[in-house]
Amino acid sequence: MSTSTTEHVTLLAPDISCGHCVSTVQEALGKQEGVKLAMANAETKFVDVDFDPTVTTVEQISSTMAQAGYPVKA
Ligand SMILES: [Cu+2]
Repeated sequence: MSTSTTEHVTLLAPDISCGHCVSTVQEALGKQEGVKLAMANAETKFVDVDFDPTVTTVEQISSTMAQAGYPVKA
């Protein structure tokens, strides 16, 4: 059995404005290795991500979002 750790991060992406943005962000993050769950919210502009910190990092998640067109606001 392999041990698996999960970390959670909440990122603010102000450019998320509708359901299409939500699905674009979730799809982009869903393809990223190490991301277990991504939930974007068009009303709050927050993206909740569960990820495996041994596989990916918050920096890589932010980079994926920027590439998808939704840069994270620091
Ligand atoms: Cu949109």
